[in-house]
Amino acid sequence: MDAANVRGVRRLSTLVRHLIVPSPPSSSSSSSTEAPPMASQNPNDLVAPSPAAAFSSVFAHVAQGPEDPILGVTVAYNKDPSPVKVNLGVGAYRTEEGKPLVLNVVRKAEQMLVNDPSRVKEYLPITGLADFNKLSAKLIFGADSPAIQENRVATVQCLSGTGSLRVGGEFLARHYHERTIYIPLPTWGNHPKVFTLAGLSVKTYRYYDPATRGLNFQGLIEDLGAAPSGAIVLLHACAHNPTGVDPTPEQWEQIRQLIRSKGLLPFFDSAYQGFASGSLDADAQSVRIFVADGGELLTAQSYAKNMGLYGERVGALSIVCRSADVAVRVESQLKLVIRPMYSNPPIHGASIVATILKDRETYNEWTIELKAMADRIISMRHQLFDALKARGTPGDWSHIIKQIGMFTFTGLNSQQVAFMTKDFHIYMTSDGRISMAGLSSKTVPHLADAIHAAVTTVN
Ligand code: PGU
Repeated sequence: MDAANVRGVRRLSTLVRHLIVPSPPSSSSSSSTEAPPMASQNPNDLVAPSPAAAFSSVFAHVAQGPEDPILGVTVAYNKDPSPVKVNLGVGAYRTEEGKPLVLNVVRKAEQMLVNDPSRVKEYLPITGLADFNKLSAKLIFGADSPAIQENRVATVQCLSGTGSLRVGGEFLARHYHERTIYIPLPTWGNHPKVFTLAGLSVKTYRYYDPATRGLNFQGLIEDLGAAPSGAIVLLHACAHNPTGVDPTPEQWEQIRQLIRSKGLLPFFDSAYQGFASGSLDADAQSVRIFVADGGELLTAQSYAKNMGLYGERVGALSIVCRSADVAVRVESQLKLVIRPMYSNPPIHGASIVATILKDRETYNEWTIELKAMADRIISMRHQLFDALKARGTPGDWSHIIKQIGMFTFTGLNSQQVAFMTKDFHIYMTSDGRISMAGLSSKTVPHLADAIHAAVTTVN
């Protein structure tokens, strides 16, 4: 459009506005050139009707977005008035009574923080709470990790696991020569979106075999073997989401050898440390074998599940480098990613974590509570398996007790899931994943009835 046309359109729209804006009822023949009377007026009249009000919204074209495939399940659950409804969608721990759990050790740490008058609410540094970062690296890599001792780790506090993945992804998009990241098929639904928006190109590698309901190890090795040298590989440190299927220690070793021999760059997502086996060290073994070989890697840690700090959004990104001077420069660049994104992270959750991790007594208390959560989940697996066996539900359900971590990947299809939601008010993701932590001894029979009905009536 040329300048004359633009002027013409503007004049026309001024005229239209003038014609359709109603004149104030009490005003004395005001013309458009007159200054608006200021005194003795109804205050409402002082606010001229917005010209935009006469037109449709400038956002009128915005289409309704879909609900999130995981968090949207909770939205639907909340709307259901049924007293028997069960939410097995989101991976969030619930007690036997079906209630969210704040760990005792978290309450205690919060009390300590509240009682400490020296605590202030100043901004944290861009990289977060220094103590928290050191303790988080120790937690995932082990206190005796050579990488930590040699100061080769750059750790930054981020907004839980998701924020750590996002910051890591953006750092790689800016500073790493290979922009393709291979993620397992299937994986947590947010992974492809996080990495694509971070500026990486996302490809998948085979991971799960629906026929065996186990790991497609051959497919995994073939796909990573065919990946271009230098490609980034996303690995779930433990308790793979959504399948609950992890490689064995021997398979991890073969994966490590392949990744190192091809010069691929491992990026671990550790959202469930301690939730798989109940042991923090055992669940970090996959990461630690990669650190032990001296090579480089990234790790995104979340305290959402293992400390129950979901809404506090507390996590850490660590980049293990070859040398201390590289780690210093990497950290300086991480700051440049973080500063324009959210400036610096929140203080409260990180202070809770640091308080718990730095004191032997609170640390031990935490491990006991963590183990109790992991054990309750394992007990739910057994109860559900037994309940299906007792009902003679067709199919082999042994994967329920074989799978690891928070989820069972049931093998139920999306129609069966829809049926269970409609007829039994059981809410779960459409891929057939159930969050075992959302179950209790009281709700197991209802779920088993629903699965039995779904399997026997819906194909
Ligand atoms: N990585 C994996 C593998 C996850 O399962 C999750 C959470 C995250 C990262 C992100 O966790 P943060 O809360 O950011 O620390 N997945 C859960 C929780 C709900 C969700 O989708 O965010 C789930 O139900 O899959």
